[in-house]
Amino acid sequence: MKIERLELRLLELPLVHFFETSFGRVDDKHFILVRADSDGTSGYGECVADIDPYYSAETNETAWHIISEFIAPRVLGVEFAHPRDVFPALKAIRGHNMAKAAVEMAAWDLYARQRREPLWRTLGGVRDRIASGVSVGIQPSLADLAANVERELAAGYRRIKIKVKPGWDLDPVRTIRERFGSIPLMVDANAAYTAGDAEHLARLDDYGLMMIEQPLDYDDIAEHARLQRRLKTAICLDESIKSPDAAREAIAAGACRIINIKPGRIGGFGESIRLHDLCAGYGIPVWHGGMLESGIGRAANIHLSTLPNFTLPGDVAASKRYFSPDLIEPPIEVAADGTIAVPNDYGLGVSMRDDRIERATRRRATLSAGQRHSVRGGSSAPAQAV
Ligand code: OSB
Ligand code: MG
Repeated sequence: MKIERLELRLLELPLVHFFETSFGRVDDKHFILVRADSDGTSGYGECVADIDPYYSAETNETAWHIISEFIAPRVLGVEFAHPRDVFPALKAIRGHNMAKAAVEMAAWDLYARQRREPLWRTLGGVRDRIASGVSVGIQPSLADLAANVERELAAGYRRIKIKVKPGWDLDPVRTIRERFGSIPLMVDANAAYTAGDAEHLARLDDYGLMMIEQPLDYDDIAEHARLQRRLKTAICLDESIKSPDAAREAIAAGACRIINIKPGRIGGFGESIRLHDLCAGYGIPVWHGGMLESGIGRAANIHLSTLPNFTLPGDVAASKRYFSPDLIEPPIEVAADGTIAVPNDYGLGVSMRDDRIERATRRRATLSAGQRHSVRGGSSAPAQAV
């Protein structure tokens, strides 16, 4: 497989509803879409960086810069035997996993399409439907929260996750338990607490949560290990797990009992498979996280979720919770039993709505081996062959 050209687009799509976490509220999704072209076939990768560096250090601007100036020259015109070879070829570039993942995942889609097989098969998946959960953002009131949870349960979702932060934690959890009983329920703090909150967090032990996701700092393994010893509830790490090695360290330290896998956070599908396999070896269940992706990134998440150790429902929900309309056709839908069918056409297996992608485009660049790229409406950086 040889990528001849990379097209980058910065897209802006309005969200159906705002989404609020402990680090803020978003009304619109801004993201980079990568298209990798070879021999008349294209593969797609959605970058999960955001406009601000609050979930991780990366932003759309850093990803654009790193892809254009450092990643493109290392992949354009290079013959790769397999897309798992792309991430190692980027080893000289420290960090910037979201930028790397966007290109690496486009390479996997391209490779699967060229081999005329669905991506789940290329990745080593074993199931044709995946279990779907939802992530419910911080709400203006407990009544809004209850109404949201009621709607998602009625739609069939297999588990509810709510975002929490200091001042929005015990009351929301108690409200849901009182209204909806023993439904599969978990919370995600996005690093909003500190070690001094251990006693407070231990009060969540009374509510039978499946897990508490990333209660402490985005980089902290040692304090999570201390907190896990104090809690009955399982800790799941998200932000802290930036590589399979970080997971090995966290598991050895007892910092978590569950891990959330997001390919963007660890550098793509190749690293996600390594992380998945490593967790399976330790008996640590994994589930697929979400980053409010469009249908393109959502389809990628569905394919990866078919690997055997994804045994818990993921944050991979229907298109219509986020975008109306989505960038793909047909949109991702959830069946009444809370499962999503895995697309079975070649590659990602979904059709791009080029008209909608074009309408959402705010900036575009084309990068080719040994050529300066052509730019429309913004930043320019050279892509050179190495
Ligand atoms: O921590 O899982 C997270 C969204 C943006 C950034 C971080 C997270 C999330 C979600 C939403 O929880 C999951 C989704 O529905 O895509
Ligand atoms: Mg999370």
